[in-house]
Amino acid sequence: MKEALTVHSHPPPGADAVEPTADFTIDQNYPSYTAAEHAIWRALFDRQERLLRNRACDAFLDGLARLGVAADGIPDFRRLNPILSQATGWTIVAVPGLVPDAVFFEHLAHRRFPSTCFIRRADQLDYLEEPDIFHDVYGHVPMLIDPVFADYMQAYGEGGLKALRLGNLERLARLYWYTVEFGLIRGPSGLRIYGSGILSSKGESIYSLESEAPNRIAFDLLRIMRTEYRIDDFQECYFVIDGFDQLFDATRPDFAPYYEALRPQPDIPPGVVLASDVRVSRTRKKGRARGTAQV
Ligand code: HBI
Ligand code: FE
Repeated sequence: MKEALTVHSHPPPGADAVEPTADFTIDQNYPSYTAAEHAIWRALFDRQERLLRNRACDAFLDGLARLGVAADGIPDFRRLNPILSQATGWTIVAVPGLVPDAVFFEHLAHRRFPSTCFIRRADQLDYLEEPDIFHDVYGHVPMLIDPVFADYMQAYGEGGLKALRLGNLERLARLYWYTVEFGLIRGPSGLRIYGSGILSSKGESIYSLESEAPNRIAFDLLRIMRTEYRIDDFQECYFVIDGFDQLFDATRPDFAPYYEALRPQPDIPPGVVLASDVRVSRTRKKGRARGTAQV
């Protein structure tokens, strides 16, 4: 591969058991899952089911129901794909683990969601740094049933390919992080979760909505692209949207001028609130930031 790949130029350890194709896709090899692996899926599913009923956004809960992603065990991509492609034209492709950025974006730009196939071990139910099939299929795939979110994901893939060419991946990747992975949405019933990193995590499903600790800030594209994030703990900051069209609309313009405008601006640590931030409270009030820092 000739592209300058920023991270994960190789599949993770263990992935060498299968020879990946140029687009890193493999066969899910559904019959190879053991009873113990299906039991891990069920355990993860059951506890999120109880937690998310009043915490996940409607689009996620609808998607989960329509796909029939259920408690019985690890889903077979061959069963999910006809439902998903009928709904929004997306398909799931199996990959061995994290794939190079260019490969990842290429898939998204073609409405293919790269999903890992392996499931975490029983001693990793609460925390795993790399995506596994529970995070990918339970957390991400139901959201792809929503037509606007589905379009946003494709637009992100196209934007990712461009950001790679322009050398701005770090800033664009933050948009994915703070929306697709850790986004909150404000609706008639209050704050709800749509970010897959939260939806697939027991602890963060509660913390993201109920803890006083993190900051919750109204969605602001350029602000997000300056905000650093942590991958080793719950987030210190969440960005809140009012609807998925807000995400899609934000990705409509050409980002090249944004990258230029942001070039001289410093990054913002995740725990910092700016005077210009609009804070979103856990209840219904909304207001300008108080006690803030200038960066
Ligand atoms: N590969 N399988 C997989 N899943 C991801 O979420 C992923 C990836 N490769 C790259 C990547 N994410 C990130 O670099 C982008 O989200 C920016
Ligand atoms: Fe993810």
